[in-house]
Amino acid sequence: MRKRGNSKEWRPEHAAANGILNRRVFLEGALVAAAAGAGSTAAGAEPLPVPSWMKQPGAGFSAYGQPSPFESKVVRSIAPAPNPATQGIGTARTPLQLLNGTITPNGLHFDRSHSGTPNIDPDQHRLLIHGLVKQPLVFTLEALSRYPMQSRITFIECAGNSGALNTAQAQPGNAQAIHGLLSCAEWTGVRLATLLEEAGVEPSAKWVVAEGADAAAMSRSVPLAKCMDDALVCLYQNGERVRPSNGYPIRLLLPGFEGNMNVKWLRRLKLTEGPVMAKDETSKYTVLLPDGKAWQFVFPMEVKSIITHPSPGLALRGAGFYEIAGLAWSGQGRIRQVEVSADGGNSWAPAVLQEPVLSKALTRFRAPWQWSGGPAILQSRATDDTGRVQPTRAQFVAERGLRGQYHYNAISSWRIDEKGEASNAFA
Ligand SMILES: Nc1nc2c(c(=O)[nH]1)N[C@H]1C(S)=C(S)[C@@H](COP(=O)(O)O)O[C@H]1N2
Ligand SMILES: [Mo]
Repeated sequence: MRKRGNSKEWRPEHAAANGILNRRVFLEGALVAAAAGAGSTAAGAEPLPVPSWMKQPGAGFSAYGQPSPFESKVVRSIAPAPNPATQGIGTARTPLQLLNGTITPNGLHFDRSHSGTPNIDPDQHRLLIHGLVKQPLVFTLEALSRYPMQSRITFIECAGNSGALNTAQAQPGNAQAIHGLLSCAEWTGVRLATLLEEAGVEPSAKWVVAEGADAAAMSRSVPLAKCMDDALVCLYQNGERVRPSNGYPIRLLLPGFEGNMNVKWLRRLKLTEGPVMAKDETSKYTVLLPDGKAWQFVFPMEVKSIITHPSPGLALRGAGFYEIAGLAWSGQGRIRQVEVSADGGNSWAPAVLQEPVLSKALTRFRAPWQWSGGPAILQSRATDDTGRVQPTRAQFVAERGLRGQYHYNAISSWRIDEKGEASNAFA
């Protein structure tokens, strides 16, 4: 490798086996790209040709902007395949491998719905707070809008995300198919604590049952402590009103808690002494263990990370310098560290975390990699600020087995072959 325009030999410092470089090389960004010849081609002195779109005025204005037509493949993937008999039951997954940064555009936020997206008229929608309160309250949207609001950037992850890895043999799938029940947005709304304090919580109340206004009337029991802590009744998602598929006109946001508890189309909050034992906290969203017992009420999503670049579908084009990039998150707090490996977890080096690193939000990590052109197994391992470390697959399977379905957070692997293709692997 050679620094362009300078005959001095440039040697990147290797931080882990199979080409993982010391993250310090990012500080010398131009140097490393030039040294490795990543992407750019040497330009001569001739002027650039004038393209056709510079020879006439461009398109006019649009009332609501859309992505470039050249980005038409950057879309959610719908599973199971659309079927009129079960319309709206299933998932639309975020194309994580085609996005960068940490915020999910609203049209690409994943959608997990149990009974379709209701078409709610906001003027007719009401939120009722009742049960063990001094004064039941009912809110119109207009009334809710008058309360002070807060914004926070928070990920939502379905408890079933990455469940495709609960198999004995690795099955084909890309980041979207395997991990795409994960998104992150700036949510804005009224603190639930404010509304509960106004209703007056009875001392015997310990839980809040949240119910949605969909045909499933999806309900979950939430500990009162969470509701008084950082729960938000959200009206806005990335600055605009919450999208219909994500809970319009209001959704409950329980930062860090499993996706299912973030009740969409929120219509009712009932304060109770105990949990209501709704179907989504008894038959579903419990974690079946190898001994046949099950964990119930597994609330925070565990510390986790995935590599989005490279990943299946994004083939490497020849040996040389690449950035390994991915997402890390924890429902318990902030990401403290992400390490990457190119040799299936035998050696590790720390990645750079993109600032700001926010609690219960997606954190983008990046690490420099010099691909030799030979086989590699790429992994990432996250640690959060409570000290929790993402387990290896072997550790995870030993503790939980492969029947758990939910809360899969083991280290995942992409195998890179000599052609530069990536595939899902167990290592
Ligand atoms: N009312 C209602 N709320 C719901 C659901 C639902 O089907 N109905 N799905 C839940 C599930 S399983 C998840 S993972 C999250 C998904 O949120 P999103 O669709 O906005 O990404 O919403 C939860 N809230
Ligand atoms: Mo979910």
